[in-house]
Amino acid sequence: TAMLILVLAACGGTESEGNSSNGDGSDSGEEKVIRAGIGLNDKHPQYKGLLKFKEIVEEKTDGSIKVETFHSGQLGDDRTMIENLQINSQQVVIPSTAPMANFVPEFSVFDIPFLFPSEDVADQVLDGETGQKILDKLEGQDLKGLAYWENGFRDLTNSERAVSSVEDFKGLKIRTMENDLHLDAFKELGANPTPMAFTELFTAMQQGTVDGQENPYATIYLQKFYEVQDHVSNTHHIYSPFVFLMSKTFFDNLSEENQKIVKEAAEEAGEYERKLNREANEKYLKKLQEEGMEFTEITDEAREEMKKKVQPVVDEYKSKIGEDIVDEVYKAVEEASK
Ligand code: TF8
Repeated sequence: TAMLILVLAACGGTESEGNSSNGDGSDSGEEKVIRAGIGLNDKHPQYKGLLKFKEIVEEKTDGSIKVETFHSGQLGDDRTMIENLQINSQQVVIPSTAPMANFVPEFSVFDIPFLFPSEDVADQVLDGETGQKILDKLEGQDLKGLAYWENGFRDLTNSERAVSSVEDFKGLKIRTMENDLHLDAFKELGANPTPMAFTELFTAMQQGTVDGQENPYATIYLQKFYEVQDHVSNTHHIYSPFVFLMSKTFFDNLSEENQKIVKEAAEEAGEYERKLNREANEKYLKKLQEEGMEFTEITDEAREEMKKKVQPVVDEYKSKIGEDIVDEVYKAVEEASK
């Protein structure tokens, strides 16, 4: 771990090459550099997708835009990296939508537990008009949302006990993402939640500061959480989208042609990432069990009970998120589910 921290510190300290722009919306012809950072490690589909973005952009711009990639939170956690984009000291980040709600409250609509019944429905809503409308809200925060990628359905792990029902959440110290709706929903379930940046999570589990966490199987496996967690349940309580975010200042200073290239590259790389991510989530539950984790199945009945239990929190947040957008998303989900 000490070694890793040294490496991360070294990487975190690299200075950006100047992203000079002439400010009139057209490229000056000199080389531009996109510093792109993500929270997960280089084994995760999120990083493979980012490499795909790099490949497409560098090829289509004949190398006039270079993409430097940083994984494992080398440039900071999701929240810090979003702030980096606002001052254009970093140009790309692909965070979960949950911490984005601290910047644009409407993103919390995706924090509603059990909102999306399937990945297919999520794709339709996110890639459709409703998803775009929410991305557009980012502009007010000096951010540009280019595409939705996938983190995926979140499942609970912990080191204390098998969790199969609402009662089993009682007193469990669960790390949540930095998001109020998540925090309150886990409180409502009887757990003892603590919001924490992902970069601090492994150590917190190792040292017992928290008993558990929730993330898709791909993350649980590829980040080796099985080394410090004994139980996994398929709670599938929330579908987490990722958003491919770009600094608005950087985007606005690209030529129209290059804007089109980065937008299409983010979309194409996102399709690739979703595909890899689904394959990963499919195969890693078995791998987690091979690594010694005990799997507990959540019945539809138990999941329904969880859904009922957190409903007051959802009702409470509806006005904070915006009634119109919540209703619109519910409607879009219904449409897409037909
Ligand atoms: C979390 C999220 C993360 C990502 C990534 C580390 O638990 O699910 O996996 O947003 O940036 O914090």
